[in-house]
Amino acid sequence: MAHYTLSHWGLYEVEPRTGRDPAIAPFRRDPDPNPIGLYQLDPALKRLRVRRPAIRESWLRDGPGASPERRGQDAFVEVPWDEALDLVAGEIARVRKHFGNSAIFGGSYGWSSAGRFHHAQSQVHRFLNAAGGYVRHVDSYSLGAANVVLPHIVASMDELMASHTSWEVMARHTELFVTFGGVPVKNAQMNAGGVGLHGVALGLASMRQAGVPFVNIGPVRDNLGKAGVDAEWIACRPNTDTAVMLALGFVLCSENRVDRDFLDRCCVGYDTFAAYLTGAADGIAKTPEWAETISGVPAATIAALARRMAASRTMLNVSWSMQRASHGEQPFWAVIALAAMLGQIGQPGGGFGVGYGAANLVGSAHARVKGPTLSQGRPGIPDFIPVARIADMLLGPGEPFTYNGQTFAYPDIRLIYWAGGNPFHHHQDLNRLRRAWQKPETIVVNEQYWTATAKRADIILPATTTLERDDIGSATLEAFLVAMKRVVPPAHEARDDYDIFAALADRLGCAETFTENLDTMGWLRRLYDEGLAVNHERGFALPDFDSFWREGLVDLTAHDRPATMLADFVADPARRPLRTPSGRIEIFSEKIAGFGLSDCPGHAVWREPSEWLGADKAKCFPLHLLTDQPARRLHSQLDASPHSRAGKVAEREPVYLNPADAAARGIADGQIVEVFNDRGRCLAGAIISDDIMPGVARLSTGAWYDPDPATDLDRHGNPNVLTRDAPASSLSQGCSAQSCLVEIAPWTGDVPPVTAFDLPEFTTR
Ligand SMILES: Nc1nc2c(c(=O)[nH]1)N[C@H]1C(S)=C(S)[C@@H](COP(=O)(O)OP(=O)(O)OC[C@H]3O[C@@H](n4cnc5c(=O)[nH]c(N)nc54)[C@H](O)[C@@H]3O)O[C@H]1N2
Ligand SMILES: Nc1nc2c(c(=O)[nH]1)N[C@H]1C(S)=C(S)[C@@H](COP(=O)(O)OP(=O)(O)OC[C@H]3O[C@@H](n4cnc5c(=O)[nH]c(N)nc54)[C@H](O)[C@@H]3O)O[C@H]1N2
Ligand SMILES: [Mo]
Repeated sequence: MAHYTLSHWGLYEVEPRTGRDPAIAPFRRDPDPNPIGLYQLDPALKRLRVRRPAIRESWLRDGPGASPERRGQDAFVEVPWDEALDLVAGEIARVRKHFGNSAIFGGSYGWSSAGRFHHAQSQVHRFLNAAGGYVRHVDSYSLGAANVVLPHIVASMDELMASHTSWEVMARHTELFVTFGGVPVKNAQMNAGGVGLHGVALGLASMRQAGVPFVNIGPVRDNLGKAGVDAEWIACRPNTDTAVMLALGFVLCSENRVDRDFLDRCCVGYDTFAAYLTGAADGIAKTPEWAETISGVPAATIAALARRMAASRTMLNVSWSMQRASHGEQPFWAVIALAAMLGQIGQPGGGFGVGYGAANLVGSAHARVKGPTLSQGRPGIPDFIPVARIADMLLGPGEPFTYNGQTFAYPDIRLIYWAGGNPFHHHQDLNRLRRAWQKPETIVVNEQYWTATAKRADIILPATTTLERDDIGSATLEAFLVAMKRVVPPAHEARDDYDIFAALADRLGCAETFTENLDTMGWLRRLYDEGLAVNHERGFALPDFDSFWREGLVDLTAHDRPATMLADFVADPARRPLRTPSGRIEIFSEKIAGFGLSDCPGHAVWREPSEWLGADKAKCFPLHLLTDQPARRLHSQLDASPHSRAGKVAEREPVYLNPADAAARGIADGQIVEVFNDRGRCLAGAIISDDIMPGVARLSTGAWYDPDPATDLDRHGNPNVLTRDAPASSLSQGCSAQSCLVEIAPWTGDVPPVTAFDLPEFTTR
């Protein structure tokens, strides 16, 4: 019987071999399998495993709060499991007693591994709720601005993501595909929870075969490619897409190319928006000439594109990156307003997409099966933060923050518990985070590997990987449910997060609430069975648990159903209203206008980003750095693998530069350079390419953070030493990681070795 395992980056077949680790092979039915996961058992990763529970030396000697500035520099003392568990349970009990549960931050953001039961975030949340509650987070780094603004305008991001018009529908009906930020196939290698069949490159290829023309607007040419798509590239300064969208709208409006009937039937607020476009509202007409001065896109190009869009069945797309930015709500709102003006929303092949290419699910026609989910329990306390405001929280206890029209206050955190995420990968302005990270008295991290975050913990508990435990694999709009049977035994002394939390819950007297007296197999059976009834109702007959576990896969492709986004609503808006206040698409939102926020008024607007090529600051730091997702790994995961390291230049993360910018700075291809601004600096390896527009550079995320303790210079190329730690707006407080200004220079000093993949120092007590 074949044996499978699922990861965020793909489904793989496992072949046992005698005397050594099993082989991991691509799933034979995957038309476009992904190499990243083939390296999951690579020796280069194994070397970096956390072997035993370990305690930071100063903390162990002097107790909670000891020398917090030495986090990341102290040596570790390895201790037996029971001692480590007693220390962690004792700390939770102490903090809870003296400061209350609102002093415990358990938001613990991160992707962790696939597998729905051992989902580390759900596990830590469920455990901390059983222990009385914790400060949680809302939204994600992926979609902070979109998650907050879209429900006011059209529908939740989750709903939209799972209902995008399918590739086959676009291949048949779309006459023009216009995308801001490309359709980056490198990103569609992933889906949160796991990919069964990689479909995005194929989807693009089918559209190309059908002759659909592509227009790619943005600073990078090659984020639409791989499938051999021959796109027209309109180079546009980063973070200025909204201005171009408004000018496209201006042309439609002033040339009477808007679909009045659609706007009257399905939308509210167009007239207010139109008054802004024409300048009647603020004296500035959003003409193509106006947009050209901001974006660098020639006015004639904008005007011609608007006319072409109105004359064709047009699909408009925006990448998620665009809302991970200062005023990130605006391009999403503007593209929806633009699609509404064209009147093709709900028509096959027309309308808008919010993230084709961001993940495998967007545009998938697979069924919406209810997968197993572990309940996180009842929140013990109401306290929360918007996810990307962690450093603000730690640096400003008691300070107010606004979120979605209301005002809250930051809690005073004494203990952090993290499982399944890497904040020293994912957060912005890491030098600032390092200062904020000194605030708590105790930081506990469950990890598999000695990541930058693990090295900055007080207590680190070794966790198993998906390959070391039994689980169920399932993800939104994917083709398979997967029985993920254990492939190898746990490495060293690693334990499942579930077992770690069960042991802590036992010490804290809440074991029954947490475990409900079930072991892992008991839980897998329960979670699978819970889904059965709902799935039967939806018309999906699934096998019983034992057959599923025996067979290894449930194939859902017989239930594939090509979709057209919002078709039901558009067919009958009165009987099938949206969940917005008006029940319609809100081009103007009274609700948001009522919040009175100058950085997010009642309709899409152009507001200058905090850092962009038009800012004064660009005189000192004249390059706009994009920090996109890495092609050869998932965030920081598997960065030590040969696959990820093969993409590096002189062992550093590559930074892409236009030939003109490289020449102006005397930078040669393959040379080590320093990327810097007023927040930080790092080394990177230059790649010179005319796939990136002049004035722009690109350094992907995920190189393991490697600061020189004496100078703070990151030796490896982690862009988060450069990014700005500021919210998208006061509406969403969303992550704005994409945008920052930098300068780049050849590195003339000695080249320091990369130490990110070294183990920390160990000592004895
Ligand atoms: N500059 C910049 N920064 C960004 C972004 C950007 O565009 N630009 N993008 C942001 C986005 S969208 C995201 S989603 C974040 C991603 O940020 P993260 O999700 O934090 O990044 P990962 O590297 O996936 O971290 C997951 C960690 O969980 C660990 N892990 C895996 N499985 C398990 C498990 O079963 N148990 C335990 N205990 N641990 C486990 C892994 O070893 C790894 O260290 O980064 C954000 N940061
Ligand atoms: N291989 C791989 N795939 C991934 C991930 C990964 O770590 N590795 N992470 C996953 C996660 S968690 C997420 S949230 C998604 C994120 O999906 P996205 O947010 O879409 O991904 P990014 O790679 O950040 O950006 C996509 C493209 O947008 C372009 N871009 C950046 N700024 C601008 C701008 O201002 N205007 C325009 N027009 N274009 C711009 C960039 O050049 C980049 O090519 O990706 C997922 N897919
Ligand atoms: Mo993300």
